[in-house]
Amino acid sequence: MEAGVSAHYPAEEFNIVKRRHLLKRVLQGSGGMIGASLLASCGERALDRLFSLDLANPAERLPDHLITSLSEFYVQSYALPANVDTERWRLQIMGAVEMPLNFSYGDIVAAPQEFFHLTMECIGNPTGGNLIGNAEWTGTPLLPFLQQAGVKPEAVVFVLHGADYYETTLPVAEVMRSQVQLVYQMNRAPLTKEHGYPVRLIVPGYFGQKQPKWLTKIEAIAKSKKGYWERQGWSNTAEIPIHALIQQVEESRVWNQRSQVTIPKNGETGWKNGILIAGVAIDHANPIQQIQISTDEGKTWQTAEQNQPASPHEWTLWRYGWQPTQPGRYTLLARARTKEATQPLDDTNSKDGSSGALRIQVDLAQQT
Ligand SMILES: Nc1nc2c(c(=O)[nH]1)N[C@H]1C(S)=C(S)[C@@H](COP(=O)(O)O)O[C@H]1N2
Ligand SMILES: [Mo]
Repeated sequence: MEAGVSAHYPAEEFNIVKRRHLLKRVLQGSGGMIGASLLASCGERALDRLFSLDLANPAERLPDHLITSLSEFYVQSYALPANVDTERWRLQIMGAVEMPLNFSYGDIVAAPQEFFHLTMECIGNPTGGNLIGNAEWTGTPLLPFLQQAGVKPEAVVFVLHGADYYETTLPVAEVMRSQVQLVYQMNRAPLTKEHGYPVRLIVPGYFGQKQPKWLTKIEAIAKSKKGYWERQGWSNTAEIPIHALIQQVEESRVWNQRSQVTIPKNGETGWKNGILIAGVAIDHANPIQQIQISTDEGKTWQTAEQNQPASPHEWTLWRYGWQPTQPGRYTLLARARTKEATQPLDDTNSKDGSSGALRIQVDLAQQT
């Protein structure tokens, strides 16, 4: 399949009337890690920014970045957030290393600064759920710090420790990539207490559980080990699978498989002017090449318009203008493709993260 955007925004006169209060928002169901966690707060409206865009106007370009504000960004912590005194805080690199080292906050902010966009998602986010957000992060590559300590050849995994006694593990080679960052700002402001002040690690391509907050210790060990969530059966690989999320049908916010929306036919709020379907998509490592939408439960597929983020670790935004002609019940699906993979329609193991397609039922009312 060729790369690039194949914009499918039909009807030249595609003209959607604002239907702000028409459709009920369907609240998100619980999804394992959400229920298990003490302090998960699902920012009520993580994707409000998507709705604030003038998506219904085909002349309006999809933006390059859709940033989730701090007040909308989900927080997932298994215990109380740690209180860290930055003066006394140290990052320790220890275990199977030539020379155990300690770094201060000053050492980290003095190192070359990098800015990058990355979407964080919890593995417990149900298909279409709200435990996902996109931020611009500020940090510095971890690799030079590890190289100073000298990781011994027998090291196979790093145990990443948080001040709240959280731990998670990753293979040495994954953590020693140049993209892995010691992060101290989120959307250009110091990390908040909830998001891991003063420093967290960001390892692109992985679910949130591999992004330890309140980072205190990076320990190289010679045999593999599982972290806190992984010991409870959540995927230890925790690679983000290819998936597209439908976040909006018209102006409703649609969160899960039980979602059902009814759209009348006539008047200002009717469907005869077309229905806007929009959302985001992301993959472990490859750029999203195509988003496909089906309005007949997967029999036929149309290509949505999408943006092209510079990094594959930032969500791709997409929209599709659907022009139905008949009243009735429709099942909408969205799926993403990269050069290597097409999103499966059904979920396999939800403890590996939801990758199945969200099915949204839409009832288009008869003419009265
Ligand atoms: N120290 C520590 N780091 C942690 C966690 C935690 O409980 N403690 N939760 C993890 C999980 S499960 C997720 S999804 C992300 C959420 O990051 P956020 O709260 O900044 O959105 O943090 C991860 N890092
Ligand atoms: Mo998570």
